[in-house]
Amino acid sequence: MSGGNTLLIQRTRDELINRIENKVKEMRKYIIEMASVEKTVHLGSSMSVVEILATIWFGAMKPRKCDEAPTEHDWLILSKGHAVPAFYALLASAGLIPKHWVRTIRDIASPLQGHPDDTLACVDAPTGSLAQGFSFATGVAKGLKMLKSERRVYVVLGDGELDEGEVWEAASTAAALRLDNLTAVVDWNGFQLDGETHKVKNKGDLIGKWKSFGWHVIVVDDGHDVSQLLDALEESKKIKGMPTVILAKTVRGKGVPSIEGTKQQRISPSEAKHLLENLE
Ligand SMILES: Cc1ncc(C[n+]2csc(CCOP(=O)(O)OP(=O)(O)O)c2C)c(N)n1
Repeated sequence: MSGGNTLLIQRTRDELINRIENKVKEMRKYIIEMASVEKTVHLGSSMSVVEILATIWFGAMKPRKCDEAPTEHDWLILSKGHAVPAFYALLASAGLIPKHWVRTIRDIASPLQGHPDDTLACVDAPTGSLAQGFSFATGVAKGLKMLKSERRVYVVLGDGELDEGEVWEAASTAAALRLDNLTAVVDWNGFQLDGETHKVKNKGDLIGKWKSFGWHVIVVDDGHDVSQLLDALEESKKIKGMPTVILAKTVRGKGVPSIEGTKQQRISPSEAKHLLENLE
Protein backbone atom coordinates (compact mmCIF):
# COMPACT_ATOMS: atom_id res chain seq x y z
CA MET A 1 0.00 0.00 0.00
CA SER A 2 1.41 3.43 -0.90
CA GLY A 3 2.27 5.96 1.81
CA GLY A 4 -0.46 8.26 0.47
CA ASN A 5 -3.09 5.57 0.88
CA THR A 6 -1.98 4.78 4.41
CA LEU A 7 -2.23 8.47 5.31
CA LEU A 8 -5.70 8.68 3.78
CA ILE A 9 -6.89 5.61 5.69
CA GLN A 10 -5.45 7.06 8.91
CA ARG A 11 -7.17 10.40 8.27
CA THR A 12 -10.50 8.72 7.53
CA ARG A 13 -10.18 6.70 10.71
CA ASP A 14 -9.28 9.79 12.77
CA GLU A 15 -12.30 11.59 11.34
CA LEU A 16 -14.53 8.63 12.20
CA ILE A 17 -13.23 8.52 15.77
CA ASN A 18 -13.76 12.24 16.08
CA ARG A 19 -17.32 11.92 14.80
CA ILE A 20 -18.11 9.11 17.23
CA GLU A 21 -16.58 11.01 20.15
CA ASN A 22 -18.79 14.00 19.34
CA LYS A 23 -21.84 11.71 19.25
CA VAL A 24 -20.77 10.30 22.62
CA LYS A 25 -20.73 13.78 24.17
CA GLU A 26 -24.16 14.51 22.74
CA MET A 27 -25.50 11.16 23.99
CA ARG A 28 -24.25 11.78 27.54
CA LYS A 29 -26.19 15.06 27.61
CA TYR A 30 -29.40 13.35 26.47
CA ILE A 31 -29.03 10.68 29.13
CA ILE A 32 -28.53 13.24 31.88
CA GLU A 33 -31.48 15.18 30.50
CA MET A 34 -33.56 12.00 30.86
CA ALA A 35 -32.34 11.65 34.46
CA SER A 36 -33.31 15.26 35.12
CA VAL A 37 -36.96 14.57 34.24
CA GLU A 38 -37.25 10.94 35.38
CA LYS A 39 -35.27 9.85 38.39
CA THR A 40 -35.92 6.11 37.91
CA VAL A 41 -33.75 5.74 34.79
CA HIS A 42 -30.77 3.43 35.24
CA LEU A 43 -28.28 6.23 34.92
CA GLY A 44 -25.09 4.37 35.93
CA SER A 45 -25.81 1.43 33.60
CA SER A 46 -26.59 3.80 30.72
CA MET A 47 -23.50 5.96 31.12
CA SER A 48 -21.17 2.96 31.07
CA VAL A 49 -22.38 1.71 27.68
CA VAL A 50 -22.37 4.95 25.66
CA GLU A 51 -19.11 4.45 23.74
CA ILE A 52 -19.96 0.80 23.09
CA LEU A 53 -23.32 1.64 21.49
CA ALA A 54 -22.02 4.67 19.59
CA THR A 55 -19.03 2.77 18.18
CA ILE A 56 -21.15 -0.18 17.08
CA TRP A 57 -23.73 2.07 15.45
CA PHE A 58 -21.57 4.73 13.83
CA GLY A 59 -18.37 2.73 13.39
CA ALA A 60 -19.18 -0.93 12.79
CA MET A 61 -22.73 -1.39 11.53
CA LYS A 62 -23.65 -0.55 7.99
CA PRO A 63 -25.53 2.77 8.10
CA ARG A 64 -29.12 1.77 8.49
CA LYS A 65 -32.63 3.02 8.18
CA CYS A 66 -35.31 1.90 10.57
CA ASP A 67 -37.80 0.62 8.02
CA GLU A 68 -35.64 -1.91 6.17
CA ALA A 69 -36.49 -5.57 5.91
CA PRO A 70 -34.88 -7.58 8.73
CA THR A 71 -32.54 -9.30 6.29
CA GLU A 72 -31.23 -6.03 4.93
CA HIS A 73 -29.69 -4.46 7.98
CA ASP A 74 -27.25 -5.31 10.70
CA TRP A 75 -28.98 -5.87 14.02
CA LEU A 76 -28.25 -4.22 17.35
CA ILE A 77 -29.86 -5.84 20.36
CA LEU A 78 -29.52 -4.29 23.79
CA SER A 79 -29.78 -7.35 25.98
CA LYS A 80 -29.10 -5.21 29.07
CA GLY A 81 -32.38 -3.48 28.28
CA HIS A 82 -32.48 -1.41 31.47
CA ALA A 83 -29.77 0.79 29.88
CA VAL A 84 -32.23 1.89 27.18
CA PRO A 85 -31.70 5.62 27.87
CA ALA A 86 -28.30 5.16 26.18
CA PHE A 87 -30.06 3.64 23.16
CA TYR A 88 -32.61 6.47 22.98
CA ALA A 89 -29.71 8.92 23.21
CA LEU A 90 -28.12 7.09 20.29
CA LEU A 91 -31.29 7.37 18.20
CA ALA A 92 -31.62 11.07 19.05
CA SER A 93 -27.99 11.78 18.14
CA ALA A 94 -28.45 9.85 14.87
CA GLY A 95 -31.48 11.99 14.06
CA LEU A 96 -33.78 8.96 14.11
CA ILE A 97 -36.13 10.25 16.80
CA PRO A 98 -37.04 13.86 17.60
CA LYS A 99 -34.65 15.22 20.22
CA HIS A 100 -37.43 16.58 22.45
CA TRP A 101 -38.73 13.04 22.97
CA VAL A 102 -35.96 12.38 25.49
CA ARG A 103 -37.80 14.57 27.98
CA THR A 104 -40.82 12.26 27.79
CA ILE A 105 -39.00 9.11 28.88
CA ARG A 106 -41.16 6.66 30.87
CA ASP A 107 -44.26 8.82 30.52
CA ILE A 108 -47.20 6.46 29.97
CA ALA A 109 -47.96 8.14 26.62
CA SER A 110 -44.33 8.29 25.47
CA PRO A 111 -42.80 6.11 22.71
CA LEU A 112 -39.73 5.94 24.99
CA GLN A 113 -40.55 3.35 27.61
CA GLY A 114 -38.35 2.06 30.44
CA HIS A 115 -37.15 -0.92 28.41
CA PRO A 116 -36.72 -1.35 24.64
CA ASP A 117 -40.05 -1.89 22.94
CA ASP A 118 -40.08 -2.86 19.27
CA THR A 119 -43.11 -0.73 18.54
CA LEU A 120 -40.45 2.00 18.34
CA ALA A 121 -38.71 1.94 14.96
CA CYS A 122 -35.05 0.88 15.13
CA VAL A 123 -35.57 -1.23 18.26
CA ASP A 124 -34.67 -4.65 16.88
CA ALA A 125 -35.84 -6.68 19.86
CA PRO A 126 -37.89 -5.97 22.97
CA THR A 127 -35.61 -6.68 25.94
CA GLY A 128 -35.45 -6.11 29.67
CA SER A 129 -35.60 -9.59 31.08
CA LEU A 130 -31.85 -10.21 31.24
CA ALA A 131 -30.38 -12.87 28.92
CA GLN A 132 -33.37 -13.06 26.63
CA GLY A 133 -31.95 -10.50 24.22
CA PHE A 134 -28.83 -12.62 23.92
CA SER A 135 -30.82 -15.77 23.08
CA PHE A 136 -32.87 -13.74 20.62
CA ALA A 137 -29.67 -12.43 18.99
CA THR A 138 -28.40 -15.98 18.57
CA GLY A 139 -31.64 -16.95 16.82
CA VAL A 140 -31.46 -13.93 14.51
CA ALA A 141 -27.84 -14.72 13.61
CA LYS A 142 -28.83 -18.28 12.73
CA GLY A 143 -31.78 -16.98 10.69
CA LEU A 144 -29.56 -14.58 8.73
CA LYS A 145 -27.18 -17.48 7.97
CA MET A 146 -30.07 -19.61 6.72
CA LEU A 147 -31.09 -16.76 4.40
CA LYS A 148 -27.47 -16.43 3.24
CA SER A 149 -27.53 -12.80 4.31
CA GLU A 150 -24.21 -11.02 4.83
CA ARG A 151 -25.68 -9.00 7.69
CA ARG A 152 -24.35 -9.18 11.24
CA VAL A 153 -25.88 -9.19 14.70
CA TYR A 154 -24.43 -7.12 17.54
CA VAL A 155 -25.69 -7.80 21.04
CA VAL A 156 -24.76 -5.93 24.20
CA LEU A 157 -24.84 -7.58 27.63
CA GLY A 158 -23.95 -6.55 31.18
CA ASP A 159 -21.44 -8.50 33.27
CA GLY A 160 -24.04 -9.12 35.99
CA GLU A 161 -26.31 -10.48 33.28
CA LEU A 162 -23.83 -13.32 32.85
CA ASP A 163 -25.28 -14.82 36.05
CA GLU A 164 -28.26 -15.93 33.98
CA GLY A 165 -28.02 -19.58 32.97
CA GLU A 166 -29.76 -18.74 29.71
CA VAL A 167 -26.71 -16.73 28.63
CA TRP A 168 -24.55 -19.85 28.68
CA GLU A 169 -27.16 -21.95 26.94
CA ALA A 170 -27.22 -19.43 24.11
CA ALA A 171 -23.41 -19.10 24.15
CA SER A 172 -22.94 -22.83 23.61
CA THR A 173 -25.62 -22.87 20.90
CA ALA A 174 -24.02 -19.94 19.03
CA ALA A 175 -20.65 -21.70 19.09
CA ALA A 176 -22.15 -25.04 18.00
CA LEU A 177 -23.87 -23.26 15.09
CA ARG A 178 -20.58 -21.51 14.21
CA LEU A 179 -22.30 -18.13 14.15
CA ASP A 180 -19.43 -15.94 12.98
CA ASN A 181 -21.96 -13.22 12.10
CA LEU A 182 -22.59 -12.65 15.82
CA THR A 183 -20.63 -10.17 17.93
CA ALA A 184 -21.47 -9.94 21.63
CA VAL A 185 -20.12 -7.04 23.65
CA VAL A 186 -20.06 -7.35 27.43
CA ASP A 187 -20.17 -4.01 29.23
CA TRP A 188 -17.75 -5.17 31.92
CA ASN A 189 -18.28 -2.45 34.52
CA GLY A 190 -17.83 -4.66 37.57
CA PHE A 191 -21.22 -3.83 39.12
CA GLN A 192 -24.76 -5.16 39.11
CA LEU A 193 -27.81 -4.08 41.11
CA ASP A 194 -26.65 -5.53 44.42
CA GLY A 195 -23.02 -4.46 44.27
CA GLU A 196 -19.74 -5.60 42.79
CA THR A 197 -20.28 -8.46 40.37
CA HIS A 198 -17.45 -10.60 41.76
CA LYS A 199 -18.91 -10.31 45.28
CA VAL A 200 -22.53 -11.00 44.29
CA LYS A 201 -21.50 -14.15 42.44
CA ASN A 202 -17.87 -14.63 41.53
CA LYS A 203 -17.58 -14.69 37.75
CA GLY A 204 -14.23 -16.52 37.91
CA ASP A 205 -12.14 -16.55 34.76
CA LEU A 206 -14.50 -14.80 32.33
CA ILE A 207 -12.02 -14.89 29.47
CA GLY A 208 -11.39 -18.61 29.94
CA LYS A 209 -15.12 -19.30 30.27
CA TRP A 210 -16.01 -17.72 26.92
CA LYS A 211 -13.05 -19.41 25.25
CA SER A 212 -14.05 -22.80 26.59
CA PHE A 213 -17.54 -22.24 25.21
CA GLY A 214 -15.96 -21.93 21.75
CA TRP A 215 -15.99 -18.16 21.31
CA HIS A 216 -13.29 -15.90 19.95
CA VAL A 217 -12.52 -13.53 22.85
CA ILE A 218 -11.24 -9.96 22.60
CA VAL A 219 -10.54 -7.92 25.73
CA VAL A 220 -10.80 -4.15 25.48
CA ASP A 221 -8.91 -2.57 28.38
CA ASP A 222 -10.73 0.75 28.11
CA GLY A 223 -14.30 0.41 26.91
CA HIS A 224 -14.60 4.20 26.76
CA ASP A 225 -11.84 4.40 24.16
CA VAL A 226 -13.51 4.53 20.76
CA SER A 227 -10.32 3.56 18.93
CA GLN A 228 -9.91 0.35 20.97
CA LEU A 229 -13.56 -0.52 20.44
CA LEU A 230 -13.30 0.07 16.70
CA ASP A 231 -10.29 -2.26 16.47
CA ALA A 232 -12.13 -4.97 18.41
CA LEU A 233 -15.28 -4.68 16.29
CA GLU A 234 -13.23 -4.79 13.09
CA GLU A 235 -11.42 -7.89 14.32
CA SER A 236 -14.73 -9.58 15.13
CA LYS A 237 -15.87 -9.16 11.52
CA LYS A 238 -12.83 -11.06 10.28
CA ILE A 239 -13.24 -14.11 12.52
CA LYS A 240 -14.57 -17.13 10.67
CA GLY A 241 -16.32 -20.20 12.04
CA MET A 242 -17.04 -18.95 15.55
CA PRO A 243 -18.85 -16.08 17.27
CA THR A 244 -16.89 -13.29 18.94
CA VAL A 245 -17.28 -11.76 22.37
CA ILE A 246 -15.71 -8.43 23.23
CA LEU A 247 -15.17 -8.02 26.96
CA ALA A 248 -15.00 -4.24 27.34
CA LYS A 249 -13.85 -2.89 30.70
CA THR A 250 -15.93 0.16 31.54
CA VAL A 251 -16.83 2.43 34.45
CA ARG A 252 -20.39 2.43 35.66
CA GLY A 253 -21.79 5.95 35.79
CA LYS A 254 -18.97 7.30 33.59
CA GLY A 255 -19.23 11.09 33.39
CA VAL A 256 -21.35 11.53 36.54
CA PRO A 257 -18.76 12.05 39.30
CA SER A 258 -21.08 11.35 42.25
CA ILE A 259 -21.93 7.81 41.06
CA GLU A 260 -18.89 6.91 38.92
CA GLY A 261 -17.52 3.44 39.70
CA THR A 262 -20.29 2.60 42.18
CA LYS A 263 -23.52 0.60 42.12
CA GLN A 264 -25.55 3.82 42.46
CA GLN A 265 -27.99 4.44 39.63
CA ARG A 266 -29.63 7.69 40.52
CA ILE A 267 -28.96 11.34 41.09
CA SER A 268 -31.40 14.03 42.07
CA PRO A 269 -33.10 16.05 39.32
CA SER A 270 -31.30 19.15 40.63
CA GLU A 271 -27.89 17.44 40.37
CA ALA A 272 -28.77 16.38 36.83
CA LYS A 273 -29.77 19.93 35.98
CA HIS A 274 -26.55 21.27 37.47
CA LEU A 275 -24.47 18.74 35.49
CA LEU A 276 -26.23 19.64 32.27
CA GLU A 277 -25.50 23.31 32.78
CA ASN A 278 -21.82 22.55 33.22
CA LEU A 279 -21.25 19.99 30.48
CA GLU A 280 -19.14 21.08 27.54
C1 LIG B 1 -34.22 -11.89 34.43
C2 LIG B 1 -34.01 -10.60 35.16
N1 LIG B 1 -33.76 -10.62 36.48
C3 LIG B 1 -33.59 -9.45 37.15
C4 LIG B 1 -33.67 -8.25 36.52
C5 LIG B 1 -33.52 -6.96 37.28
N2 LIG B 1 -32.27 -6.25 36.93
C6 LIG B 1 -32.30 -5.14 36.18
S1 LIG B 1 -30.76 -4.51 35.95
C7 LIG B 1 -30.05 -5.74 36.84
C8 LIG B 1 -28.57 -5.78 37.03
C9 LIG B 1 -27.84 -5.93 35.75
O1 LIG B 1 -26.45 -5.84 35.97
P1 LIG B 1 -25.46 -5.85 34.78
O2 LIG B 1 -25.83 -6.89 33.81
O3 LIG B 1 -24.09 -5.93 35.35
O4 LIG B 1 -25.68 -4.46 34.05
P2 LIG B 1 -25.27 -2.98 34.53
O5 LIG B 1 -26.48 -2.43 35.19
O6 LIG B 1 -24.09 -3.06 35.43
O7 LIG B 1 -24.96 -2.28 33.32
C10 LIG B 1 -31.01 -6.62 37.34
C11 LIG B 1 -30.72 -7.79 38.17
C12 LIG B 1 -33.96 -8.27 35.13
N3 LIG B 1 -34.06 -7.15 34.42
N4 LIG B 1 -34.12 -9.46 34.47
